Amino acid sequence: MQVAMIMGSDSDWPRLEAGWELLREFGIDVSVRVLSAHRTPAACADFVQAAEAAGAQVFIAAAGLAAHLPGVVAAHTRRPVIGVPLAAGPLQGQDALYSVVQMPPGVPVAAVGIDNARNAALLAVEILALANSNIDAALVQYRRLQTEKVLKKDEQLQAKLGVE
Ligand code: RP5
Repeated sequence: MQVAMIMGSDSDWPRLEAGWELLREFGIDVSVRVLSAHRTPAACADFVQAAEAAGAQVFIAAAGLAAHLPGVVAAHTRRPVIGVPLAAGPLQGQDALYSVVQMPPGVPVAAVGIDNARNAALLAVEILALANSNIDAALVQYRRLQTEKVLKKDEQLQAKLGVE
């Protein structure tokens, strides 16, 4: 296992699936679990410790509402934790965003934007790439394709607008 992805509820999965797919596209060995900071605290702690022992290099933890999960995961591992605040409930992710980004000093969580599981996955890939040249080469290719796509769209817009 290279990355452990944890979500607070199965209702979170639709917002996380794109991140999981991206990790799979990079060939990353990822384990995905539903574990809650509040509803399954012991199982959550046990999994994080077991995942670190099994070689997980990065954790992605996603939750909505009060969103303590990323901080709780970080409390049980020294590996980097990327928190994904999810849009849920009346505040639509603003509560989760503040919970994830405002960790007290000493136990950091790297926060991405609300529902931005793809960026969490990419950040995890970048961390793995520090020690894995194959993953780094895949990242180079990913960035190249992304650049080409944007330049192509610009070209199409210029053509549509009749710009010489
Ligand atoms: C959080 O509460 C979960 O991460 C989810 O975003 C939210 C609602 O969970 P469910 O009531 O849908 O299980 O812990």
